[in-house]
Amino acid sequence: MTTYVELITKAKMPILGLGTWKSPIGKVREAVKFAIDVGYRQFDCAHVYQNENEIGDAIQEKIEEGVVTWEELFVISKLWCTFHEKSLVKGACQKTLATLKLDYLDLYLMLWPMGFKAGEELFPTDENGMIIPSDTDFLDTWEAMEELVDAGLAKSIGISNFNCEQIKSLLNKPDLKYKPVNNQIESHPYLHQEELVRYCQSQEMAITAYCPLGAPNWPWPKSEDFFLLDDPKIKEIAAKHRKTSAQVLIRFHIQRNVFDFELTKEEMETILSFKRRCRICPINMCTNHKDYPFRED
Ligand code: SBI
Repeated sequence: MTTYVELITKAKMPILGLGTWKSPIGKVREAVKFAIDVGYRQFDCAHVYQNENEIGDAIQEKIEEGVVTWEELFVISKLWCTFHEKSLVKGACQKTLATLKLDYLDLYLMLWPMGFKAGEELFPTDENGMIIPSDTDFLDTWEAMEELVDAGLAKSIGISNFNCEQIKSLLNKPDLKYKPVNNQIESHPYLHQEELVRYCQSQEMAITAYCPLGAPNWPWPKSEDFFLLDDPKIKEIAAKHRKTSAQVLIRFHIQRNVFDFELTKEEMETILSFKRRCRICPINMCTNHKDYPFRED
């Protein structure tokens, strides 16, 4: 049984999705097919993950096999930062749709509030290794995102990695046509972001957590004690429920009736006490950008 979150557009988003960031070519097809077989209905994709083609193939295979229908699936993709010019947004979305072999996206997110220099390179950098920004403004980019809804390319639109200030400026945009329905942010027991979560919820915006398990395959160094799945307290709670650490962490985010176990108030408090404002993805190469969203950390 799939549990859903209702978005302000009234669309129903399955509460649990398969993240495909860092899921490599050659493996992501089987991962998506397996996920569909075991009941996943939400898939989180992006052009910048460079694997949308295989994901599209996997989805198509499962539809042809009769395991799922298009209508049962909820596919998310994201606008990459090198396409923030208004004139580039529709083409970027159409490219993603063609690669995923879809007619429309259930949700299209602006992956970061920052625009990068347009061109072939996904991460255009200068001689110091710092990102080369574009002179775009995410408020203008949002207008082009709104046009995707009117053109039928995206059912709903949202944002990712926006901080409170940036969301406020978007919501205060005088001619705002569509509110973002969702903000996808890094969130796990070491980075609660409760202020941001509370603010988004007050604006009826759903929150999606990325790196919910602490990104065990994060490719760059992180602090030695940043192994959420191996945290002794998480392991203790998991053993008590006869579950895996990953299940406890997902349950922590959901705390609803998806699972056949519930964390006690004390267990929730134990996990919440891990709070240490420890961000896995600070994107240091972008600290020079005017729209860098994580300065307050
Ligand atoms: C990317 F495509 C590239 C870098 C990167 O770092 C931060 C984490 C993130 C993101 O913003 N959303 C993700 O799922 N991963 C990401 C994605």
